[in-house]
Amino acid sequence: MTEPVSSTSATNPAVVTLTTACPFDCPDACSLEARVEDGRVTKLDGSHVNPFTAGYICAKVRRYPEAVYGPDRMTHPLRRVGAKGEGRFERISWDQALGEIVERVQALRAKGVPEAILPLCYGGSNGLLTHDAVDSRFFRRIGASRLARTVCAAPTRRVATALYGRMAGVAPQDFRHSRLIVVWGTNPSASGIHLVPLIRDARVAGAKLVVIDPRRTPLAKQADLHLAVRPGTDLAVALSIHRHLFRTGAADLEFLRSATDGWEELERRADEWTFERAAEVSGVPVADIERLATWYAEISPAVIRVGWGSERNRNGGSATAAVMALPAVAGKFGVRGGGYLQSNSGIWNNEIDGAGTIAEPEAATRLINMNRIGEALLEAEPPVELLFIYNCNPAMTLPNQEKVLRGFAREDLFTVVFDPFLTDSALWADLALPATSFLEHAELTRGYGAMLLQDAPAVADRVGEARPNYEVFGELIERLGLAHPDDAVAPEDVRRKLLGSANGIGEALDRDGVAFSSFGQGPIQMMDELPRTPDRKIHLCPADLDREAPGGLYGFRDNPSNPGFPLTLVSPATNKTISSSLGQLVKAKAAVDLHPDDAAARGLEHGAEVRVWNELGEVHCLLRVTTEVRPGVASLAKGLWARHTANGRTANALAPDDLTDLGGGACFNDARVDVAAR
Ligand SMILES: Nc1nc2c(c(=O)[nH]1)N[C@H]1C(S)=C(S)[C@@H](COP(=O)(O)OP(=O)(O)OC[C@H]3O[C@@H](n4cnc5c(=O)[nH]c(N)nc54)[C@H](O)[C@@H]3O)O[C@H]1N2
Ligand SMILES: Nc1nc2c(c(=O)[nH]1)N[C@H]1C(S)=C(S)[C@@H](COP(=O)(O)OP(=O)(O)OC[C@H]3O[C@@H](n4cnc5c(=O)[nH]c(N)nc54)[C@H](O)[C@@H]3O)O[C@H]1N2
Ligand SMILES: [Mo]
Repeated sequence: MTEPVSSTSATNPAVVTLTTACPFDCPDACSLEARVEDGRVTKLDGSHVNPFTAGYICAKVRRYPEAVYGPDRMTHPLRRVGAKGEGRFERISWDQALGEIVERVQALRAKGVPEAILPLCYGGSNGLLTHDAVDSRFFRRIGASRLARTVCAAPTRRVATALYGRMAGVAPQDFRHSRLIVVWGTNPSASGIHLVPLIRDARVAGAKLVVIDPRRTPLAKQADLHLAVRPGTDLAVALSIHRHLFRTGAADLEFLRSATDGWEELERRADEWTFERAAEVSGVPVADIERLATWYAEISPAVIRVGWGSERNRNGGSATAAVMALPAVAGKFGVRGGGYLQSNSGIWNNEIDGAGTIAEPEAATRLINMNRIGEALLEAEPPVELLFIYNCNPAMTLPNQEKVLRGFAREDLFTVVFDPFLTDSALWADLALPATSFLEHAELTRGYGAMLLQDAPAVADRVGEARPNYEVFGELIERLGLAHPDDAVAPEDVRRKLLGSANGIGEALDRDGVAFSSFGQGPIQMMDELPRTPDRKIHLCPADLDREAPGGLYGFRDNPSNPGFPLTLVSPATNKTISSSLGQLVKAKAAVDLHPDDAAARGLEHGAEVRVWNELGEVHCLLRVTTEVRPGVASLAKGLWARHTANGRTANALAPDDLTDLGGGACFNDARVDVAAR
């Protein structure tokens, strides 16, 4: 518990206002104020500690206390008594639960197959103290299989690393200096709301806005130009812009020669992409692509907000590379408000050392791609026998849901689910363990849009017997006799090790609860901040990417012609959930969005009960007929729970477990489906 910043009630000293920060998987990393009464949070709102939060937060996180104290909260350890997946449990003690896990770990280690143990974790707690810290130490020390954490941002990270060494992007607050803002494959109105007023301010000052998205998102509705591309075709559009830049003399050859390599190869590969060909592939009028190319050549400062929606398909890696190469080719760097913003999560890498909290290096045990978890559970040799799920809700969030659930159903698999809530994944647990919510444990948060670190101290009493990740993994290590005397377990010790003596960050956090990156106002790319590649150059056609991509880097792969399933399903973030987190607060039943033409062609009306299906599975939900999706595209929200559809399945029942061209990422937006009345 922290010191109260103010007492909100003169008559009741048990009511205090405490500061903390939001650790959810979102670029904005909001600073929060919590009103706490008798150890319970009764109100959660934004604060000004993070200037980017500016005192307001999204409606869903404001409602988080309803979830924390609501009926889906897990309050004590549970052991399965019913059939797998049925969700019937009996209450047990932590001592029994941890004892059982220890016995199973010891048995697998004694049999010589510690790789039969697999952690399954991702973005639930995006903080630095509850992820990649004591938990990683536990799995390394027991010799478990490793998880390739590829469900999100794998292609973009791979590309950002190879091209730019993950250099810091244009700060959101610098968008106001931009005269052209291109929002490419992202919907900040849902997925990072604090960028929206900054874009609005820039437009008031005369900036043009372009949105590239198969859906008419809120920003697309206001944009000067909206390119409603077919999903998976951004590569064609971006390459045709490159061709235009090179052919019209708008490419900044001086910059390309001095600061980059690989540009001649990019020029060669882009040359076949006329506007006409890009238009045919992407389903966007030639004139619109041409207008974007002309604006991009002529207007500066120009910034591209590079999103994640456009990475989640078979061309997602090459597409992201082609988009991120645009500012280099057009010479857009070197001015405030010019360049790109992708993820800023890498900017602390020189200062904080996650691995520093763990004594041993990562061992080369078997690596399992989480996007293929169903296949791994059903087919891997040696079989996975002990699955430890935490910070993740894989039954709902991973592709090829039917296969994932078949994997969970294996009688000889022992599944532990450690989560604050009884999620749809927890229903499959042999042991379900209650975790603290971020209101109840200490965290250190890092924004991946906003460039700051914040202390997020516990503000509330723990609910029931819930325990934080660091305590549970610390105790498992202890019980297995694997602890080292200098292991950092307590959050303040992990935090101290993480921060080391780096650049006064720890001091700033102690003093202010927040530490800003050294960029102050935000970096001017290629001036204040150079690529963090080994030679500090931009690599526009890196050999390793070229080898990895099945069609070579920038090689377009057509959508498989699948006449049985003419619609492409996308499943984007909504303002109701963060991935599946907070989904328990959503009461409305899910609806799939379809363009009026596609609905009419199927004789379907708004509000109809429909089935959306393909060869992998089906979802029974409602139909929303709307011009917010382009023809040929269906859209069903990301992050649904089983309760939101009539058959307990979500978009991931339809998403293939194919991998992206680069980084082994998920192809959520590459599902082919059809829709019919039910
Ligand atoms: N409220 C809320 N905020 C979130 C999240 C959330 O679930 N809810 N999730 C967080 C996480 S984990 C992440 S990774 C980010 C993701 O944030 P975003 O980058 O916004 O990603 P998505 O919501 O997946 O998709 C964004 C847009 O891409 C479009 N799109 C789909 N396919 C394509 C394509 O092929 N090309 C183009 N150009 N556009 C396409 C979709 O229609 C959608 O409007 O947001 C984070 N913030
Ligand atoms: N169809 C479709 N599916 C998608 C996407 C898509 O675009 N379309 N997007 C994908 C993306 S971008 C992402 S990032 C993934 C995210 O997928 P997941 O990583 O599964 O994220 P969440 O659904 O938020 O589930 C995180 C869980 O962690 C729990 N948790 C929170 N804090 C703690 C803690 O301190 N300790 C423990 N033990 N548990 C905690 C939460 O309660 C929650 O149940 O989903 C992916 N799934
Ligand atoms: Mo994500």
